[in-house]
Amino acid sequence: MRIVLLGNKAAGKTSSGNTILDTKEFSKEFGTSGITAECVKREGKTAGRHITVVEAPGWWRNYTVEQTPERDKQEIVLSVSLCPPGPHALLLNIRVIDSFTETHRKAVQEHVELLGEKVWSHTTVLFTYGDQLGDTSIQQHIESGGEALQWIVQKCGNRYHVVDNKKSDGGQVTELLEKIQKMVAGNRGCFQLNESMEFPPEKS
Ligand SMILES: Nc1nc2c(ncn2[C@@H]2O[C@H](COP(=O)(O)OP(=O)(O)OP(=O)(O)O)[C@@H](O)[C@H]2O)c(=O)[nH]1
Ligand SMILES: [Mg+2]
Repeated sequence: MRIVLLGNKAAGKTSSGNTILDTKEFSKEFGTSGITAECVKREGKTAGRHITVVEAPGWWRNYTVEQTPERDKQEIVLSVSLCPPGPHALLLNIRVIDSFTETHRKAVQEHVELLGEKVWSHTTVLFTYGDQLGDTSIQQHIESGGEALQWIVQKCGNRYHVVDNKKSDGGQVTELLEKIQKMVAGNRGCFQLNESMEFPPEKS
C-alpha cells in the first residue's frame, strides 16, 4: 500500500508516518530544525502488508499558495511520483487542537489542489493529536469545528480517521488501513499520476 502524507507544517505528518510504519525511522531524516523540507520516503511492514509512506513538505497554516515557496510546491507535486504508479491514499493531516478558520480552509484547498481536483477522491483527513480530544469524540469535534473544517471533511468524501501518535497502538493503524482499503475499492484504484496531469498546477 502506498500512502502520501500531506498537511501544514507541524501537523504531525512525520509522526503519523511513524505510527503507520510502527517505527521512529522518519525522525532520522530530521534536519536540525526538525522540519521536513523535502519529500521523505519510507517503507515498512505493518499488519503483514508492505507499506510505502511518502511525506511531502508542509505549508504554513495561514499561507495562500502564492505565499508558499515554489520549491515546496514542486515537492508536494513530486510526492505522488515517488510511489509509482501513484498513492492508494493521500492522508491530509490536521491537528485536533487547532482552530480551523476560512483562512486555514483556503490554505488546505489551494495546497491539496496543486495535485489536481481529482485528488480529493483519494484523500482522507487524518486528525492528529487524538490524545488531546479528551472525552470529545472525533464526530463531535467535526460537528463543533465549524463550516471551514466541515467543508474539508466533505471534500474528502466524509472520510476521516483520528490517531494518537504518542501511543503505539496497532488497532488505530489497522482501522486506518481498512478505511483506505474501502476508499481504494470505491475509487477502483489508486491516484494515478496522469490524473493529476489533467489539472497541471499553475506555474507562477
Ligand atoms: N500529543 C501529540 N503530539 C503529537 C502527535 N502527533 C505529532 N505530535 C507532535 O507534534 C510535533 C510535530 O510533529 P511532526 O510529526 O514532526 O509534524 P510534521 O507535520 O512532520 O512537521 P514538519 O515536517 O515540520 O512540517 C512533534 O513534537 C510531535 O511529537 C499526537 O498525535 N499527539
Ligand atoms: Mg515532518
